[in-house]
Amino acid sequence: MRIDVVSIFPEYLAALDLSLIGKARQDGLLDLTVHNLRDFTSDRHRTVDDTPYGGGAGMVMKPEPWAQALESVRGGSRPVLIVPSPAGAVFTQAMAHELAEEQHIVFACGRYEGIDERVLEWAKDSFDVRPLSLGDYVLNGGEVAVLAMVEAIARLLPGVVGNPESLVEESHSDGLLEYPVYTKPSAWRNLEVPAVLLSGNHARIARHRRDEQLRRTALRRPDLLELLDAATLDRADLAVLAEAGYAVVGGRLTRTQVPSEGSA
Ligand code: 6GU
Repeated sequence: MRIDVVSIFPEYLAALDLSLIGKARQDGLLDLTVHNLRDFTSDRHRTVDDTPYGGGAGMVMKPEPWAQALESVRGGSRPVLIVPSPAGAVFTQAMAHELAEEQHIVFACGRYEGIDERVLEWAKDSFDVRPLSLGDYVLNGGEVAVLAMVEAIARLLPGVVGNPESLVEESHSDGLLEYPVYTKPSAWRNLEVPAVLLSGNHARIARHRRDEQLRRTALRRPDLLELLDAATLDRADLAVLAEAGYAVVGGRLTRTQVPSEGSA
């Protein structure tokens, strides 16, 4: 996969030299280049921003440096252009899987109040433009979001994560949060590892972990439960969910009681 990142703070992306992503680049699995937007300016001061039309606080990124930068990285095909923004659609694990299938992704890191909207309009001719957000909070620029999205996407590329099985049993892979994990010692500061995990009974262990996933998702992320297809739930699932205050109504999980200590 090829990835180009355009930013006025290329140093922010230095973390992409490290760990699994750094290794993937060294191994030739990921061809990632970071570009400085200021290299695509043509004035003496390398200006990338200006005041907003219509007034208001802050500065807006000028269109021409962005057009020059995007033309320079566009290449032959029709890349995905991800524009990180708190005004984007929320980036999900399902999107990470889809994006991991792409040949070429370009990230355009905005700063200040954002990039002149005409850049996104103009780019539609040669890019598949996607404004994407990490979630409902505001960062100062797209760089930290790019670190998160590149890591989420690149770890799904074949050969990047050593044991591909670790991609299967993780949060969001089946619409549920991951179960809690434990390691030695089995008793630590008066706290015991759940006995079933020491039992060697693999069916009981799988059931216990599934129960914990359902309980934890009900408690922490009820919004995810309501997205589940009830047809994928077995009787044991439904019993755990009933305890957590959920029942199936019209093929969807629905909250039947207010959460209490007991249902937590
Ligand atoms: Cl992608 N960008 C910025 N600037 N803020 C954010 C974000 C992205 N996602 C959440 N907050």
